[in-house]
Amino acid sequence: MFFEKISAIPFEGPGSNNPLAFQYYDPKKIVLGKSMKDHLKFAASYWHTFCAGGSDMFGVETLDKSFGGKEPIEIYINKVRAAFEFMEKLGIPYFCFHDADIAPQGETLAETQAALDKIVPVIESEMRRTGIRCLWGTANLFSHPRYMCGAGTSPNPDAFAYAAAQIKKALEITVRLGGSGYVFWGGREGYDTLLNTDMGFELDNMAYLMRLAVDYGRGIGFEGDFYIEPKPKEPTKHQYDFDVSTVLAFLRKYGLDQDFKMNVEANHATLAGHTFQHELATARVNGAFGSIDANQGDMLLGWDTDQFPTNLYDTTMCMYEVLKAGGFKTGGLNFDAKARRASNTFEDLFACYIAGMDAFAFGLLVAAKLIEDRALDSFIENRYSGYQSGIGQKIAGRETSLAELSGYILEKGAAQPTQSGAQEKLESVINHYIVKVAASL
Ligand code: XLS
Ligand code: NI
Ligand code: NI
Repeated sequence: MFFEKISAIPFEGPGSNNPLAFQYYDPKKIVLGKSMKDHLKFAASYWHTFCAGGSDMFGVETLDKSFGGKEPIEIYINKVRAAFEFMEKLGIPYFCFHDADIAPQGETLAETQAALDKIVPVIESEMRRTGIRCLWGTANLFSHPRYMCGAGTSPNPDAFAYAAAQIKKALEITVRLGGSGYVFWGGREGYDTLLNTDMGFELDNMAYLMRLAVDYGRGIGFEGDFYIEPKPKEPTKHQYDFDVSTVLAFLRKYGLDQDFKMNVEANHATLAGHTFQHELATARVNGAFGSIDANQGDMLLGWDTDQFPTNLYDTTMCMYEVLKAGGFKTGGLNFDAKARRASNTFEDLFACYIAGMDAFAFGLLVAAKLIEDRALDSFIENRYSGYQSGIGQKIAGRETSLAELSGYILEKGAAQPTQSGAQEKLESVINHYIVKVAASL
């Protein structure tokens, strides 16, 4: 046992003053015909949770995550055991990983792969013991110096080849662990200056690497979704996968849109100058909603702070979009979030997850109520109701022409005034629902 002092986190309901209990996340509670657990599909991020110890460019780690291990392999085996104990105690049903999170890096690719081959069976046995599953896997194609100018978009074909080798192995592991997704996050795929960059060539190469991954993955029996995780900047000044719309254009250009969906991350959305909801809605209306990296940024800071999501407005509108999209299929809510550097105990790490899970459980309750009552739907329907009759109906049925439309307005003389958008009233509706749901618990 690694966290002896902490027992399984119970649901105690609102008003409990136990910091190590859920107030809203009641996994068995049925919401719109489905359990909270199945709606939310929470996942732990292996990298932030079991690897990153709080180092930043000004200082070293504040929390040791070697879990009592001395030798590299021992450290990573202990990590697996600690990870599964942690997830089991929180009742987190899934995890997500990079190849580099789960095993030590060797001097050569063969050495690294041998280490992976030692650790993967340990993960498998913990999965069997606990029933915890893999949501998605990915390869870390950004930390090592070989990727300093990108992986799929590197000017160095050896970096491209090395990335391909890592993807091949990471896909094999994802399939072996039964993962339902495989993620491409742009890593260092982007540029800092066009003075040294052949943008068109880099994008063609990136698409080719993704095509190779799809073909190989399908060949070894991967039936899940491939995801792209958009991010506009950091580490490069301009990341190619800027936002959902940019990624959609890329996927369609290269014929990858059947195999790839979006993994939308809240903090990446806001870095792109969008709301989290905007990115989710863009994915949904384009049939490309896949999975979510759940976190939040700090509006006063211009980088990816990856904080645990606690903003109830954001979790509400996120779950609203998830419900509108018909719920998660292959995806889930992966906490791509890290404890603040000063939250330097394992108890803090439990509290981080409890805060995030409770915020999403509460958001789900509010979103379900908004949908059940058609609180926004009826307003929106009414707002577009002009398209149900007369000239509006002709436009909606795509059975008019510029000439007819021109004749219609010439005859009318002027356009009828547009009804109020009522933004403030609707913002109040959201407030009322949050208060109403809180009062009902
Ligand atoms: C970084 C990304 C990364 C991906 C997985 O900003 O969020 O953590 O989710 O490579
Ligand atoms: Ni992410
Ligand atoms: Ni991120």
